[in-house]
Amino acid sequence: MSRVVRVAAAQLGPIARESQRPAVVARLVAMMREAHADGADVVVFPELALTTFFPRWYFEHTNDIDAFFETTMPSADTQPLFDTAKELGIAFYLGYAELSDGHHYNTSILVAADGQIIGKYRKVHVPGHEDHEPWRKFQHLERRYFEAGDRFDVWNAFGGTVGMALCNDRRWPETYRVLALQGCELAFIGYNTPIHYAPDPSQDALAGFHNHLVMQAGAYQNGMWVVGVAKGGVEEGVDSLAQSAIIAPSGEIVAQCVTTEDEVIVADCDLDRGAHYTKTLFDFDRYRRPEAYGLITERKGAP
Ligand code: ING
Repeated sequence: MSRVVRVAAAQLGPIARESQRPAVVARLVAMMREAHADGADVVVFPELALTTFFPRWYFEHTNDIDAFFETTMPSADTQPLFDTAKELGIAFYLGYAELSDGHHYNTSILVAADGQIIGKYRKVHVPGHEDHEPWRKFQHLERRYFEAGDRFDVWNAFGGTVGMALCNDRRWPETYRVLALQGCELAFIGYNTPIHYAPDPSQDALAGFHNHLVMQAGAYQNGMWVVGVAKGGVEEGVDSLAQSAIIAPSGEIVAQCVTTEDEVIVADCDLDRGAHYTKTLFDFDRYRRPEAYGLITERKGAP
């Protein structure tokens, strides 16, 4: 019996700072309905999909940012997403800012077609800086606003094994490998990526190349499907990468967004295609040499 999951990537265009949750949720629900009309079993939304990317600004006091966070999930504002998922029978991945027990996380959830939350992930690799750096055209203060998560998990869904990650996680090979070592066949990764990288502007021209490079490599080297979904376009004056893509275990891009706006793409992801790699070239049990890799977990950086 084939294990084909029809996956929709629901890319978001910009969300203005003043956007209210109901208006944003309406955009997400519209794309959920479009994904369902396209026959999708699951729809993947971006990182921080409910608000503008607020780490681009310096806020001195933490409670200045709390308005960007969700204290309950669902809430009255986000309940329409869960209700629509249940009405249509479609699952979804959603990235959002989570405030729970006084802790601030960059979070994603996996919600089943019956509207139940089956998984939660908190971003492990938190990029950017901790303090105001006025020399920058815009800030990237994720390390000021979010605590880091400390684990990658997988969940049984769609007849297979599904993993979650967020944005900067996609640039680190450990993300995909730790998921793959748990049997992950399909990874959902929402992202918000400014094209301008202040510490090294020479990378700006390569932003699109690096985006697909890391996800294609992660997919191929671990024999998994990777679904990368952007909030892109010029958001509050910051040009953010779009290029959402659905990538096969071969590393091939099978579907890609072509705008910087709200855009839904779909692809049939045959979960059995991963075995073409995990049972041959990347047969971990046969070919990996953990005894030679000790430094990967023993050492943080090069001496
Ligand atoms: N954003 C970025 C990312 O890893 C970044 C951080 C920005 C990296 C610009 C490189 C260049 O895609 C998040 N939110 O992690």
